[in-house]
Amino acid sequence: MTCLPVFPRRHVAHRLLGAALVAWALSIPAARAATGGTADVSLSGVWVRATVPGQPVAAAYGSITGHRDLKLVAVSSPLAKRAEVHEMSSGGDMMQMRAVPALVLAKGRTVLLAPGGLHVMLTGIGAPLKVGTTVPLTFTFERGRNDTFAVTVQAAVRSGDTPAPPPAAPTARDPLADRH
Ligand SMILES: [Cu+2]
Repeated sequence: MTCLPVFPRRHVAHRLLGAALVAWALSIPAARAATGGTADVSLSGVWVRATVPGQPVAAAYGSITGHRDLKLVAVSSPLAKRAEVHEMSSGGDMMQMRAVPALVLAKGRTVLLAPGGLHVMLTGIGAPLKVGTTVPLTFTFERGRNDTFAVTVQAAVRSGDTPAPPPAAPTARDPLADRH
């Protein structure tokens, strides 16, 4: 499915700052980041952008490392009616989002969900998500046919006005991000 951009200006800004934000996200100290995982997968630096009253959508970001070949097949949160993985793409001068039904995670590879690229879209949010609080996010992975498991992390809510970090060479960047 295709969804129209909810905050096109913000998305364009993310596109411009994308590489710097990716590098910056990777430099967040682990102690401050929501982490979780199993022998099969690690989640780190998971965060959600804060929302204002009346804003029903938010995006979550972080990095996911598969320790075996996996697929991320679902995300859910008790604070959102719906959560799905999206990727950004440019259509004309607008950024558009497309749902990714199953995100492939190759063994040993880290996939980054970051502003301007892949993200988890949370829709149907009730109360505003405030900086300093956390949002439970449950990621469901598929190891094989009819073999799934779930990992829940407490994602930190962070400001959408966080200043951009100084530019730095991005590392471990997901190839999908290069399309945006
Ligand atoms: Cu989205």
